[in-house]
Amino acid sequence: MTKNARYTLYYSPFACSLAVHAALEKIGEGFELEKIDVKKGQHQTERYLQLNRHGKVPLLQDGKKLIDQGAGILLYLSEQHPEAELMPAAATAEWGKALSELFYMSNTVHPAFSMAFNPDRFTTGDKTQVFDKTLSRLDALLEELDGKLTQQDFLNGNKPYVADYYLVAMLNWLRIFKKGLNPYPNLRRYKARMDQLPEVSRAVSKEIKDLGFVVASVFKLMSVKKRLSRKLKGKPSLKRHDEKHYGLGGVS
Ligand SMILES: N[C@@H](CCC(=O)N[C@@H](CS)C(=O)NCC(=O)O)C(=O)O
Repeated sequence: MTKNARYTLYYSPFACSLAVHAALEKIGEGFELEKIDVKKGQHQTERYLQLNRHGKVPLLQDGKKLIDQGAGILLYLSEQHPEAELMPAAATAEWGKALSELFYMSNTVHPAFSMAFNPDRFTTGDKTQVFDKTLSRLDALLEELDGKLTQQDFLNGNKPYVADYYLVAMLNWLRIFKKGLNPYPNLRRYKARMDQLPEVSRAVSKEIKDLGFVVASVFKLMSVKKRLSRKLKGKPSLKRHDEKHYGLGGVS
């Protein structure tokens, strides 16, 4: 964190705001992080609602400007910092494709997760029915994404853009629903690839500290155990943040 930084990111640990956090890490300019812990209801305080009337993270402050909506923030940052290559060059065919990937994340994939986290917001009846139906919808979406990644390393082809940061933030949530990536081998490899990007790895390392000593230690123990077991099985080792899961609770 840098004093007098241009940007402040209001985020909740391991929420969708992780995508913006990774983008800021890639930009490499100093930024400040302001924790608004959704699990503790800090997004509903009067003080925060004055900044963001929607009561959601992420929220980006740039001087006097306040920008909400993850996809909007990611596009804003990509325009402000073209050198960071958060998106392909504007108005090219590749850019159009990257826009489509980004809006697919924010308009289709993220709402499916939100419904699984908060089924009560979508029915006055049986929450379990909504939850179960949403989980099968998530399965279908993951299967589709897995198919897409058969022939390419990232959503847009061979280079990661902001939609990839968005997706990797959401893939962290699967463990909350006791779902792993084993049925989706391409997505599983993609997640490992994404977690190794320096900007993702840095953002994750900072947010892990927010989870507190106990969770961070459990995580550390688990990754050591995993690395050891890969070694014993003669499999090549993965980097520190691969195939992890966090004690996140409801983050969306
Ligand atoms: N449309 C918003 C949705 C953001 C969103 O749902 N954020 C979640 C965290 S991943 C949140 O703040 N949830 C709190 C709540 O819905 O009460 C965006 O794209 O930024």
